[in-house]
Amino acid sequence: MPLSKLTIQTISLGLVRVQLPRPLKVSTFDLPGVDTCCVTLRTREGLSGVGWCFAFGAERLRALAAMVRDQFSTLIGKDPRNTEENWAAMRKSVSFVGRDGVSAHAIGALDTACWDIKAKAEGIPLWKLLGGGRTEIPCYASEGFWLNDSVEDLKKEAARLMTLGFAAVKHRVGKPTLEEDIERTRAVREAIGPEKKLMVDANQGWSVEQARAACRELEAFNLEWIEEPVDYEDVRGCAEVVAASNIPVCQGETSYNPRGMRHLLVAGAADVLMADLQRMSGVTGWLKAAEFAREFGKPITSHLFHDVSAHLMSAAPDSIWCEHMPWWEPIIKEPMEMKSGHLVLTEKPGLGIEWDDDAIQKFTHPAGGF
Ligand code: SMN
Ligand code: MG
Repeated sequence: MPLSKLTIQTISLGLVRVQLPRPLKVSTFDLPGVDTCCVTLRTREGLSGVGWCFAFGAERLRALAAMVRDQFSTLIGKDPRNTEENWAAMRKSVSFVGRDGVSAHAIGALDTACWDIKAKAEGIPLWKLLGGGRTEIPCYASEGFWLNDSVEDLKKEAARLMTLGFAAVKHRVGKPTLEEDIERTRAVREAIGPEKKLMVDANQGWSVEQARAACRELEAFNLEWIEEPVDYEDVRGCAEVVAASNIPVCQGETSYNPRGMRHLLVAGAADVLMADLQRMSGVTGWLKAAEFAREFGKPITSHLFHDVSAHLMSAAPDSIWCEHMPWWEPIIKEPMEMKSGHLVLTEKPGLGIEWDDDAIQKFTHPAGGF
């Protein structure tokens, strides 16, 4: 029998630094470790749901946690299943400080936890609640190639990822010279062979001119897409790159909220739209972004958070390539399985995610004092 009333009662937060195998680098920032605010919402009736948001840096993690606590005060006493209404209430409440940035990340974690509860209340997985059908979601390996890796490292990593069964991989570009990017892209392409899909990610490291030149030179490597060629706010510049490039341009991971996605689509600044769960302010916003992509006839792809995004991709008919980034596996009990390059969705209710409390304890952020 459906539960007539659910009431959000408590929240608990785990503030952790998930270790990376080594410090990582992209063209515009460093990744020392993944500073994550793990959220658990509980209802008076005994249901719980999880979500999380992250940044790089202790003070930023503090800011995220403060905003999550702030927005919990908007949700307390509410029915978590009223996702649309709760999402709107949280967004309304942060309008003074802005709905992008930290606010979006915090709302995203809470909204995701509400969706988890909503599906659990029905006893079904989130992908089913959303009307999804596919249970094997094609994914690409994103964890492997970073700008501080040597060409030799790239070749070794490519070989390792091929043994894991990935059909597609992404490597980072935006080195000081285009020649280096070409050499590195050639090395990865040769190591994975001509059949596998290859994406490159510039992380906003180029000017429009540099991006146009890179697109010309990298065309030879049969790329699936070129990601974030220019600064995310330079929407017009990105549209110029789209118009000039024979390689599809994937844009969106740093844009905020469904409006940000719509802005890119209207400007013609994305061949493939990449929506990030926390920057979409959670599941509610991600689904709206998917609708916009559909309206403009563009495929949508996810950014990070594959443990949640795979559910959303199942329900979005025009979705392609879920990004596989196993950063949070050390703090999740029974992480989602990856089989022959596909993420496998199960019948577990909700997101099917349970925090590993011992791991969360172990990884408690070294900065302390939260
Ligand atoms: C990325 C995402 C998050 C941190 C560093 C790099 C990258 C990606 O842009 O798309 O995976
Ligand atoms: Mg990217």
